[in-house]
Amino acid sequence: MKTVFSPLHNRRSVKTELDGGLLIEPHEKPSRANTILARVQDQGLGDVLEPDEFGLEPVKRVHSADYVEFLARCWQDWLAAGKPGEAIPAVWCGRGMRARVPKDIDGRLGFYSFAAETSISDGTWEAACTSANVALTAQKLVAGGERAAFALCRPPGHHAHADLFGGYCFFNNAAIVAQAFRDQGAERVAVLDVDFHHGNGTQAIFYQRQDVLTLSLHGDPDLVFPHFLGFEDETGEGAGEGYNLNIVYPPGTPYSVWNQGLETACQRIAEYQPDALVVALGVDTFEHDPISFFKLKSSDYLSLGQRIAQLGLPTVFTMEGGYDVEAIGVNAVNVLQGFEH
Ligand code: Q9C
Ligand code: ZN
Repeated sequence: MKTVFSPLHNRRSVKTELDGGLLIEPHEKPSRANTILARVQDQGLGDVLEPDEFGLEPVKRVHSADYVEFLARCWQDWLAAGKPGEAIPAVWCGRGMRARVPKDIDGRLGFYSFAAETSISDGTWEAACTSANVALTAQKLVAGGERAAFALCRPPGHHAHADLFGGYCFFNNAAIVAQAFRDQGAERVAVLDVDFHHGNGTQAIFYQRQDVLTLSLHGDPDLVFPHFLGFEDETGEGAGEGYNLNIVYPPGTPYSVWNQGLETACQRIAEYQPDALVVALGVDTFEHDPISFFKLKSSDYLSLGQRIAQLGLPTVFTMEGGYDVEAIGVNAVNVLQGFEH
């Protein structure tokens, strides 16, 4: 399978992540993608291509124009306001307050985010645009007849809503790919999210639609990020009722249990008969992931890839989370090798 990758992801290298009352070195760091690329090359997975340039039009099919404009200008506006550190949201529209867009950059950072761990600095905008182009290039390969393609996206995307960043995500690459398939004539698309965290952005973007089936297997949001979405009683709304599936698990979940939800999700996908599949591929389900609590082993990712392949669908993988950098290459590429064998 072909991989799409750009070294421009390195332009996103913030120094800070707010965690436990400290500004730590971010978990979502450049070495993640570079380590996966090295494993792709080592294993001879297939050609590695640079992304094409798609512009902002396919991004704006999913994200609001004002949000895109905010991200484009955020860092300059932050600097122009004379702020000394990285841009970090610290105020939100709480219950009962006015949901209007403030002029001030602190206000706008809060308006367009849902969490404070995702700092912004020079290069974040360029990397986020490149990540979307990486995803769209993989989509183009699959739309052009490839059985599957791997979008080695960084920054990740699945937490980003139409007009909210957070959880290390800015543009929802998986959603952008699903929408691109629809815009090119696919009638139904499924997005299967196997990252440890709930794919809240993807769910929200398609929640009222039946043309994109969203499914996510993840840690119980009562216990873990994103906390305010991802429960099993969220099944879709209006025309989208019945077209969202969440499966939540407790701490310590091994593959033998996780796998049962994967089976349920795959059966639902098969019944839906989509024209294409997008896999939001996070490997933070790994037993040694520093911020997660599942217990998947490296060899389990081969089985995961095999099960997805059995669906027999044109498939785009978009890279999402995974924070044990030492194992991230093996784990991510195991999914793709399992898929091919
Ligand atoms: N103590 C993705 O996997 N919370 N995002 C981190 C660390 C945010 C994860 C808390 C986790 C976001 C794409
Ligand atoms: Zn995650």
